[in-house]
Amino acid sequence: MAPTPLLLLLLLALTLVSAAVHPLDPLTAAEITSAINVIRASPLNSSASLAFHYVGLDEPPKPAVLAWPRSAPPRRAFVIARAGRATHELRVDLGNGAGRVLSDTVRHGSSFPTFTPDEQDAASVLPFQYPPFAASVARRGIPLSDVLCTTFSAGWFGRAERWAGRRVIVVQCFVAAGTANFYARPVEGVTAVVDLDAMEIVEYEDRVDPPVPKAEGTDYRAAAQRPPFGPENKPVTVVQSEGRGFEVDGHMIRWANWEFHLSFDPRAGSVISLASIKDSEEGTFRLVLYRGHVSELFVPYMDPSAEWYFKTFFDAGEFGFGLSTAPLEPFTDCPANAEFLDVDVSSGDGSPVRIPNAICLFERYAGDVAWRHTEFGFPGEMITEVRPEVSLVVRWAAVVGNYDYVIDWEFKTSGSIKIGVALSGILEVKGTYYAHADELSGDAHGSLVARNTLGVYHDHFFTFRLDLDVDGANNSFVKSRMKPVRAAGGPRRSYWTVEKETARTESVGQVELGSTTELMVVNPNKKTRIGNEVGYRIISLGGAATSLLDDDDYPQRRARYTKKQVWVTPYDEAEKWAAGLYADESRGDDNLAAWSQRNREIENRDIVLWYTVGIHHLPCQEDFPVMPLLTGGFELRPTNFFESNPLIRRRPNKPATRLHCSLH
Ligand SMILES: *[C@@H]1O[C@H](CO)[C@@H](O)[C@H](O)[C@H]1NC(C)=O
Ligand SMILES: *[C@@H]1O[C@H](CO)[C@@H](O)[C@H](O)[C@H]1NC(C)=O
Ligand SMILES: [Cu+2]
Repeated sequence: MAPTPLLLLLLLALTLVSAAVHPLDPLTAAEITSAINVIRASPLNSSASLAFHYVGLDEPPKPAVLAWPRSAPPRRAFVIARAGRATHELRVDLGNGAGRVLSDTVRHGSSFPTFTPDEQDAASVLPFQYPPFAASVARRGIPLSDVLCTTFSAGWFGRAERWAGRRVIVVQCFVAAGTANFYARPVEGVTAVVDLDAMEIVEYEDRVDPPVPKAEGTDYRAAAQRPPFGPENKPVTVVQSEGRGFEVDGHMIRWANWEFHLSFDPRAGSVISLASIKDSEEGTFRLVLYRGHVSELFVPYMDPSAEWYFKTFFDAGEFGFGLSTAPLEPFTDCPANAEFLDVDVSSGDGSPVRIPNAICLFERYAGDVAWRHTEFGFPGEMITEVRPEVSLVVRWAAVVGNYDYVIDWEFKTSGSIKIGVALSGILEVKGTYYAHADELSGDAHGSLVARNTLGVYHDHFFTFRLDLDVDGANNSFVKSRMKPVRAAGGPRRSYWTVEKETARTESVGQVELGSTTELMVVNPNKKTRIGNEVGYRIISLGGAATSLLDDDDYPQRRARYTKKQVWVTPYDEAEKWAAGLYADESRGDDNLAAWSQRNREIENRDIVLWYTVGIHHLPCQEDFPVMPLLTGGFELRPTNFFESNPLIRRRPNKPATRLHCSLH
């Protein structure tokens, strides 16, 4: 039978759709399902405990991505599954027709993949079937029905515990009555260790018994607040009289002089790829960032006691930063002019889960200035030129247990990319006998934020992997040190000058930030007309803390890279996760610092810059019961990339109507 015109049309439509798939597009729900079905049809399915810990795109090699759309690389999924007590790495072909398992490798090693949300849920209800737990709770006079438990990664401490070598998680509990903020009411002193593969409690301790903090004053919900209310603001909104200024074409985003690919990964969260800026002189797009995303978020707490010492979290590697995505609220998380994108992830049993409003995109204009000058120098005449700062923001938020994180990628017409990290949410607090700051001993490991409530000292280290390809893949890393010089001869006694060093190998690419060193990624093969190497500078915008833990401390071995804010490595597609592909119970043998020990050459080749935004957090009362946003970040700023200020020919905006009718 000859194909009907309708069938032909359908086939044509299908071809067009598949041609539109960009090689870096995240897996669709259908692709997740098809990858899981293929694995379920393989011998691995005979394991009763088959669970899926990572289901994502098997990123095609860079040349294949750059060759698109002339040729399209095959679509493949990368899956990390657990079956029995073994970890399997699978690559699945998602190509035409039925897919197939291309490879299935058993991982040998002491560390483990990201937890699934399902197994964390299962572990956190185990105490309720464990009689000693009911006794602990009863002894404290708490109704069992008021108790709620959550899971904490156990870390690795080099000891020979009963459960060493097993995949375990710690369960601790809270009183969830009288407040939505159960984190503020810990049942301090009770700790259960769960073997995740056997799904049973293997260790239980009830050690100390400080009072459970009261519910009063802990709730953050509007409905739970009592007068006097305030402060009040009059509503503020954004008006775009001619509509939005950006275009969403599949996962490609085009706005002003920028274009980039926006993706999502269950471990990293939002991913920016192929960020290119149009050179208005040459009329062509020039690549800046091949791929950038959060690689790890290390959060060590500073209390060595039995209930707290292990709290040294790797939020991306252990919990899945992307899996922890919180849907964004229109009008508050993102302004009225925002567009929202959903993402698809896989649950532990492999079924796809859609997270609505996972990412938002909006143009930001907050009345700021991009450049200005007023000239008073001409007698009787004044010249003023001002250009407004309008930018495009890509926002994504994750909630890992108690903490909320907001990650922004902000693109500016000047060529800058600002990467912002922000922290909010609820402190991880410790129940204590202390009720007044005067009672605190020198080594309380935290600050008193409410009666019987200690906000424990801790850090947040956000490590970004930035595969910068400034005007091409082969780049160099240049450090410009400002050096004071003693002047001889003239009236001046001193000045400063600059000493430049191009890093030849990785050891020179590791930098502790200081105010007198400028860091640049340049393309030594491309120069401006007057001979400067084109480049991008890296500027800290707050949050430059490094880890204070000892090098031989176990959590520090696992996150050794947090002693320096900047690392530069040669591109290696296997090196994506700063704390290693398997971060749970890792031992520090597969991480950024370990890779860099090879001291490979990094001059004039494809390099990756790793940047850590670090924050030491000494909690205070304003962080309670919910913490106002605290921000840090950095800027990638064009430096001799353009021939001159790229906004010089930007025309002033048309005069807009003033919105206020009158001022009172
Ligand atoms: C895979 O295992 C599940 C659970 O044991 C079972 O329900 C399913 O039918 C199996 N699938 C295949 C294709 O064998
Ligand atoms: C980049 O540098 C590498 C190593 O020196 C070289 O093999 C490669 O050809 C260069 N690539 C380009 C595009 O110049
Ligand atoms: Cu904090």
